[in-house]
Amino acid sequence: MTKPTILMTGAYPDGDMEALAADYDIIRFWEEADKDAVLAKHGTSIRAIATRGDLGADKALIDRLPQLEIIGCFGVGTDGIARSATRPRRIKITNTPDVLTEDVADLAFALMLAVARKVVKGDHMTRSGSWAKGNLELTTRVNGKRLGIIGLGRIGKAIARRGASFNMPISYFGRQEQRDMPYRYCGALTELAANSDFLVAIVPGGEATANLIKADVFKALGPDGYFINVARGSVVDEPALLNALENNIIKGAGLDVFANEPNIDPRFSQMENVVLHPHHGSGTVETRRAMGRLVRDNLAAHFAGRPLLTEVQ
Ligand code: NAP
Ligand code: 8YV
Repeated sequence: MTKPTILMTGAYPDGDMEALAADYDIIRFWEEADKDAVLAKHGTSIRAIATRGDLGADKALIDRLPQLEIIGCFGVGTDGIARSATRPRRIKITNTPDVLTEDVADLAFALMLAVARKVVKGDHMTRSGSWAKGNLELTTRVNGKRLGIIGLGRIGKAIARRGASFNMPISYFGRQEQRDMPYRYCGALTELAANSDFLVAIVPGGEATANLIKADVFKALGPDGYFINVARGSVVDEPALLNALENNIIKGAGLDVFANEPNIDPRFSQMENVVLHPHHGSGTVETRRAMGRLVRDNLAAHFAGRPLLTEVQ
């Protein structure tokens, strides 16, 4: 039986690449020099796209694939997939929620601790021998400080659980109060920021949250406050963040996501009060294995005519 043809927008871990190649004819689109020629030749045979949360699938690509039935996303955030192209054609979309929740929450705390306790600078001092010239300056305590979470969803709740184990008073912002949660709800971002020492962004990307976090939020967070972003670069007014960091409007930031990844604004690299990380919140062996399995199980279900495991609208 002919294997379905799928277009991959970027690499998955090796094990997934091998498993996918066993069941599908793969077009490794990210490796193609002449993408237009590839679409002209294969466009009408491509039934699925396998993409990633950081790569998505734009309308221009989707419109070139008249037989496209499903888009599998290696990641939970599907904001990069053009719903203007998928919805009219009822193209299905799947993602990989839950299996990555705990690791992303871990990384949020890793960034919080790294920037507050100046772990990167301490490593450099120890490695370079400059410790002999003097000790690392005193840093900032994390435990017991106020934690503000923008987006108390799956990952946001996991971050809150970690905050509770650090004895941190916890508040959150979202579109509605979650009355079953034992945390303080703030209906305005500036109110949340004014009541936080560590403010963590973990909302979805996309139009509804574009530039959600602006200069007024950083001003409210204040000169002793830290901003952590493990959501999407798009949820922040990045020029306002850069200004807040350069002018000590906030104390520091831990950032896993940026505008224009991977070519981030060079101003970030000049700063000492930030820890920078390459969009790798789900980047553990265990989690990426589970994500790949879930993408493949959804594709297999689709082509077998079975219900999808994790379909998103
Ligand atoms: P989720 O369970 O859907 O949680 C999203 C939360 O955001 C919900 O609490 C929701 O609460 C809130 N929200 C949604 N739209 C909002 C809006 N317009 N304004 C304010 N709050 C809004 O999703 P998740 O599994 O936690 O994942 C969240 C996001 O994390 C993903 O979409 C992705 O962008 C990002 N992520 C990043 C990495 C990384 O590597 N850095 C890895 C995985 C995920 P309400 O409905 O009450 O507003
Ligand atoms: C990316 C993420 O998918 O899950 C998400 O939404 O942002 C990440 O897990 C990851 O970069 C996959 O390559």
